[in-house]
Amino acid sequence: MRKPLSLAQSAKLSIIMILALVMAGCAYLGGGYGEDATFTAVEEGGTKVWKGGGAVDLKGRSSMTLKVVNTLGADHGFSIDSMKVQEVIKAGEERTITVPAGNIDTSVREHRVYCQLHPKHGAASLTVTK
Ligand SMILES: [Cu+2]
Repeated sequence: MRKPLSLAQSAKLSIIMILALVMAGCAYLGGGYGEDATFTAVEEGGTKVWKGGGAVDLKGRSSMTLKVVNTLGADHGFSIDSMKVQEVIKAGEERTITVPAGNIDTSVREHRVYCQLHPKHGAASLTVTK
């Protein structure tokens, strides 16, 4: 016969189960299938740049996911005007941003990805086809 769990033990157990569920949910929502594009704020030859981008085919999809990583020691902006995106990514932060297809300006093919906080911060670009 197993000893019945004490109140503290069963409370601990349910917290662990809740945590496991939350983590599974996050993995699912956070695009366990991978992001459409990744952008990383890095410093190259004394200049800060957003590195990354590429091309995304949005045909038949309702949104896309961007992974944004700031490897630098200060906060940096992450803006894409033609996608209604404007965020501040903290030093060392990694974030996944979901852009609804309806927010993407279809008259633009190459979207400019830039830092709204620092005019000299190099921009990247993201090509989207629909
Ligand atoms: Cu910046």
